[in-house]
Amino acid sequence: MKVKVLIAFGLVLIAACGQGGGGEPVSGTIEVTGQDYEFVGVPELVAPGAEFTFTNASTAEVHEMIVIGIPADETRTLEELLELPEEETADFPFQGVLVALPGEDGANPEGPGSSITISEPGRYAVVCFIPQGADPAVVEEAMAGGGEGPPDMGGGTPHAFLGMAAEFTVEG
Ligand SMILES: [Cu+2]
Repeated sequence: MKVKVLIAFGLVLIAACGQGGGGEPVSGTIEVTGQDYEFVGVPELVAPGAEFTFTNASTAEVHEMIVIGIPADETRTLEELLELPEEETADFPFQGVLVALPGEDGANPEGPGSSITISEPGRYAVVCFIPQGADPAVVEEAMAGGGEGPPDMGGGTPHAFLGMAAEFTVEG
């Protein structure tokens, strides 16, 4: 009986450490994985200057990791913010995006670099707005600089509304 309780307690501790929820902010390189449809490996607390990389573990879907700052005076939850009309969050500061084709590592579609570094303390949202069922070939062509204007990714539900949204806090 006593042993069982100890094992259960140990498992709770391990789970807490894995989440970065043990009170210590995670520093250095943070490897985030995108899958259908969630982000894996986003810690609760992050140290200033941590660098995020992104890998897509899906075999079919394109995923992206967009990091957006949440203003300091904002008290609503991430779920509430996602429900707002686009114009109400349009001035939230964009921090970077990494787009990853199925099975590949994420890259900045707008230039060099394959990581996002966050320095300022505060709350941050991590979201993927790729529509469900988007054709990887279309995204690949757009990333290579082909095509005119934004790529046609179809009218699927953006992954953020299927669960691909997470939040972390940078502790100053
Ligand atoms: Cu996605």
